[in-house]
Amino acid sequence: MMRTRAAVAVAAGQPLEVMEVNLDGPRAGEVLVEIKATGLCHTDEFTRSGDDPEGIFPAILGHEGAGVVIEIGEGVTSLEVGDHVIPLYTPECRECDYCLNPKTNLCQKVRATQGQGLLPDGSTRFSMLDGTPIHHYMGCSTFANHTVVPEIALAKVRKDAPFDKICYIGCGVTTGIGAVINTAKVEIGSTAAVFGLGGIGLNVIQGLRLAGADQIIGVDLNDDKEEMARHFGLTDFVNPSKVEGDMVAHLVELSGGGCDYTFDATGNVNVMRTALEAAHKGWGESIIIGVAPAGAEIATRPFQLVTGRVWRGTAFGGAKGRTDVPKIVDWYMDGKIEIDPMITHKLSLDEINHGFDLMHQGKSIRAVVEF
Ligand code: NAD
Ligand code: AHE
Ligand code: ZN
Ligand code: ZN
Repeated sequence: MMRTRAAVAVAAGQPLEVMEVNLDGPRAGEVLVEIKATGLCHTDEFTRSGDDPEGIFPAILGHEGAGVVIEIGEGVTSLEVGDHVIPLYTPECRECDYCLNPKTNLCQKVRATQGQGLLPDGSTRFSMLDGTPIHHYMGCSTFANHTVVPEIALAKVRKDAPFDKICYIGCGVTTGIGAVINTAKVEIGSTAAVFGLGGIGLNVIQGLRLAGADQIIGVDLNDDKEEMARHFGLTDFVNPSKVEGDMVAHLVELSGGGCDYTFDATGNVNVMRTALEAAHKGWGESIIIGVAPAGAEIATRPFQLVTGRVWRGTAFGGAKGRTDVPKIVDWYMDGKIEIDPMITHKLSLDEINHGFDLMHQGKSIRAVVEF
């Protein structure tokens, strides 16, 4: 057993508490990782706030990290000490029915225990100094200087890539770009609308530019999000609070009849409806990325689907993590995609709650904690 520093979510709705915690070493099939950097995703805030029906406390949140392998457990063959890794909340065991099906990335090998805040053997490696167990989160728990992760939930990446940038590939970058490329499979010349120009929406925009979309409409209540979105490829900005009349009609007119593809990156179910209905009659597809609070439900008239619109969702951008994440790191290192401008704030672990304040104030895209 070792001690490490972590930001612990002690109870729903409470600020995280930075403290020393106990961490047991890796058991069979597990790996001890020293986390070097972690991003703050809105999903961490969703769980911290108490909106997540799967939220369990106390827990160590964080799922957008990068680090170095410190120790491997019995039977681990694909990784060795010193390897650079990105933890995966969507693992890739390469043998379950889901991994063997090219239509999904939702490996189910460890999903049941992961949702209970436990490692696959049903126990937790983290505890308070008084022995109280602390739950894992999304199989990652990257708000800790050290964490234990199943081998199948680690992507091995090149060693020359900077941790403080590639941690973002652990969720936001892959989710946004993957939603365009893997889930929507956007064609060259498409018209698209992206709702929510935060850490995910901006990556949808850079994915759309990569895919060759002609018109990229961005929708956000915060005017300050327009400038960065234009940098990543946005062609038209819409602030719904400034649109007189019906938003759907406005977007249908702006796109010349409806969008080929729309993406929700807000988590707001009313926005999801607007996104679906702004998709083109006959063929438009709307992709739900945003995570909605417990109890929230989506609605539309079935006629919207009868007349050819398609509603889909995506988790981790449809990416099979161990296979795809190292390639996305290469895209970044080769200059095919950009990450640096979206890392708007760097914090120490002690400042982590300030990162959530910046998120609420709409001032950050990604705040990254460096250890
Ligand atoms: P963020 O806070 O950085 O961005 C959200 C953006 O949405 C902000 O710019 C905000 O101003 C805007 N917004 C909020 N309400 C709006 C509204 N009604 N109309 C228009 N714009 C509105 O958050 P993020 O990190 O980009 O995450 C976005 C969503 O995606 C969250 O719900 C998060 O949980 C979810 N998410 C899902 C996946 C997945 O795999 N499906 C992965 C990562 C994040
Ligand atoms: N636990 C929530 C849902 C949370 C959720 O949808 N998580 C996404 C990733 S968000 C990353 O920022 C996901 O991968 N879902 C698939 C899965 O199996 O969890 C709830 O509503 O219960
Ligand atoms: Zn995330
Ligand atoms: Zn699997």
